[in-house]
Formats: sequence, structure tokens, C-alpha cells
Amino acid sequence: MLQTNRRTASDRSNVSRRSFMKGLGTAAAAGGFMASGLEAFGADYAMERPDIPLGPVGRKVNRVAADPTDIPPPIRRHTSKTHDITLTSEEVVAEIEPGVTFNFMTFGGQVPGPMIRVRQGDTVNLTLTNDASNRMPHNVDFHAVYGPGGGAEATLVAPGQSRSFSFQAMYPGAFIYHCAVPNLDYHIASGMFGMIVVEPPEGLPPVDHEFYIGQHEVYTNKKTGEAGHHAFDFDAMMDEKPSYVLLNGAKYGLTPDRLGAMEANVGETARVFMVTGGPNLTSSFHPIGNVWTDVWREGAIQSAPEKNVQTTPVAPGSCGIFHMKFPVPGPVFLVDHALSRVARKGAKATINVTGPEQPDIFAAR
Ligand SMILES: [Cu+2]
Repeated sequence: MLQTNRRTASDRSNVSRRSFMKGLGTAAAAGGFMASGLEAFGADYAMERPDIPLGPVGRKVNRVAADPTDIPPPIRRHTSKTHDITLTSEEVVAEIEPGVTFNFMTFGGQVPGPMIRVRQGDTVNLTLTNDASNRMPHNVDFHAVYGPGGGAEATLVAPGQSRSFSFQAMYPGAFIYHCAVPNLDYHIASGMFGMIVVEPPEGLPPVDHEFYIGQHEVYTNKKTGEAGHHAFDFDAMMDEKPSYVLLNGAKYGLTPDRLGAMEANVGETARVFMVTGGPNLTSSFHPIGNVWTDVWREGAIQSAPEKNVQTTPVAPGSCGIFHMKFPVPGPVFLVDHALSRVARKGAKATINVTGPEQPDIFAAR
């Protein structure tokens, strides 16, 4: 049995190698890493370590933190359509916190990658472009896809090239997409994950605000907060000891003191789309000073929601859909309730709720 599996895996990998090499061009410069990358689609994950630069490599950008409100609007259509969507992998240098830089790998220059939103039954023509300035091959695996590797084999692409595949979004929910090359943990920990929302035909319940949050952890060769450039640390990753646990790719990024908080008014409602890239840590997602009125665990939107939930695990490679309301003014903090990740490592975002005090509901004495 084992023999059969191995032969199958090897055959598959050879096919991948042939078709990939054809389009490889000058990107063969990536050498051994590129070759080993192709083995990922068989049973054997070749755990060869890539060369990891100790200093900053690539274009410096001001931020990778995705704007949590920059997402497609809710779908009001009652018919199916076809979407032409291009994701671009971008390797960039950005600050995790002021004075600490890191070599991020991203979809679209942001963490999490751009939220894709379609309706059940829609068709997506998906193109992955690997920016010519990148060093590494990338691909993308969508958990909303029926098909080999969720599209990973079909999109494995060298720097400067593009590859495409089509899929029909057959089942509704919120799903992660992520890079799935052999060193996929390295790529995801560097920022390569995002979310696709497949709305059910009837759409989602109306809310006043929608926010898009992605959690992942970063393994670096310096201590949390130590100034300078932090290189990726493979040993720390294998020990699952990150120096940062981040929401939207920045330490305390979505807070008033850094890149700005999310905003809402007293009496309004919000829906939070949350994706945990990991690669290893489960988020214990909690709103401090609030509660999730409705939770669709795993983003399983066709299930009945759980009501008034305090803290919900969002596992690596999964998502959650959360509703909340804001009956009183004041800040609400979105956190991973494994609290050292909040107090030390960055996993906190703020929703500023403004409006009149509601002393019947909350009053300091
Ligand atoms: Cu990648």
C-alpha cells in the first residue's frame, strides 16, 4: 500500500515538474528550493530549508496591515456570475512594530490578503501572478475549492510569471486561502494567507459594519521588540515559539496609537470575518468588553449560529464569522485570549465605539 502511494506521489510530482519546468524561464535561479518545491504535491514533503536572508530584501513598504474595512460589499445579486480575479504575490519589507522590520511575503502587499467575495454557484477565473521582483515560487490553495490542492498545483508559479485556473464556488462559508509550497509554514508565517467568502444564495444578514481580521504568528531571530531587522527563524517555528502574534500583520496595528482603530457608533451592529493563518497557533478569539452575539464557527454559514459566545477557537487554516452589537460607548478590543500574545506579542485590535453613555446598561460608580 505504501509502495503504491509513493509511486502515485512520485508520478504526480513528475508531471508537475514537467509542466512547471516548461514555464520556468530564468527563475531557475531559485535552484534547489524551486526543485524541492515540486515534491510538495506528493506524499513526501521535502523539508529542505531555503536560504533565509538575514537582512531586508525587497521593496520597503509603509504597511502590510490590511485595512479591515477595505473589503467587497455584501452580495445582493440573485443570479450567478463569473469573476476574473488576480492575486499577486509580493515579497516586501515592512515594520512589524516601529523600529522592527521583517521580510513579509504577501498576497497583494497586505496581510491578510485581499478578501474575495462571491456567491454560491459563481465561477472564479483565478490568476496568480508572482511579482518579477520576488525571490521565490508561490501558489495558492483555496479551501473553497473542490480540486487538487485547492488550486495549489495549478497556480505554482515562478517569479515574473502568472498561472490561472477556474473553479465553481459550490458550497457557502468563509474559507482561508494560503500559499502551499513545500515550505508553506514559512510562507504563511511570513504573511501568505487570506479569505474567500462564499455567500449563500440568500446572502448574509444585514449589519452596519463589516471588519476583516487575520491572525498569524511570526518566528524571528530576535526577541520581541528588539530593534532592527528580524530575520525568519526556522528553529523557532519548529518549536512553535513565535516572537510575534499579529492581527493584520502588525503589532497592535489596528489601534489608535499605531495605524488607527476600527470605528462604530452606539446602537450599531458589526460582522467580523476572521481568518487564522497560523501556521501553528489557534486563536482564542474574544471581544473584550463585548460578546459575539452570533458565531458561525469555522465560517460554516449554513449552520445555525451559536448565541452569545465569549471566546471561540479559530484554528489555523480556518475562519469564523462573528456578529456583535455595540449598546454602549467605549473601546472594544479584539484579542486572542491566550493573553501573553496580547500583552507581549501584539494580538490586539481596537473598535472605537462612540455615542451617548447608556447608564442603564453600564455606569462606573
Ligand atoms: Cu509562497
